[in-house]
Amino acid sequence: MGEPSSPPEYYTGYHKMATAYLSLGSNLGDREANIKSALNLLRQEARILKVSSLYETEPVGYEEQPRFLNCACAVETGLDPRALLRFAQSVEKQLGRKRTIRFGPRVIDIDILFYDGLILDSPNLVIPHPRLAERAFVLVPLKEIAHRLIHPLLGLTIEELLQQAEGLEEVSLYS
Ligand code: PH2
Ligand code: MG
Ligand code: MG
Repeated sequence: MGEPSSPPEYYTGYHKMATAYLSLGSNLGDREANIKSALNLLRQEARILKVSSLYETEPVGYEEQPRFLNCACAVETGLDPRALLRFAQSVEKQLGRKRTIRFGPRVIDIDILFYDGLILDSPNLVIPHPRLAERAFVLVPLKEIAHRLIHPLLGLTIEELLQQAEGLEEVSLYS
């Protein structure tokens, strides 16, 4: 018997099972393959409960960049919120993400939208995701898999958030 190998770095915070909602986006390289690969790598630490269709979306924040593919998924995980963030970042890194400009182009981005009904405001991690209610590229895919989910701070469902949002960017069904 050899020595047990040391666990990966993100592997610190186990927790009771929770349901988290994630947003995935890619606008570099083979966007669809990047999102599929990310979903497969997420299975190492999360059971994927639902995945939305892919949507092609206009870039928000920094406009001089290619259009994104975005989707949303629901996962069940035993990772605590910070461990889930580190794990998501390790998946981004495995897919070759390089940190460049804020809101700029990326091979893959995995953001935590919700983690059960948790409200968390810490320097490295804010849950619910602070900009989700203004972004069609998040709300439209999320509505497909969780239209009645209630935002724990705003007290509105995803469907209601989408109805009340204004001036949203263009989003079209891709697959
Ligand atoms: N992500 C960003 C900034 N802008 N725009 C779209 N359409 N989709 C994204 O995933 C996205 C974005 C920062 O993470
Ligand atoms: Mg993001
Ligand atoms: Mg991100």
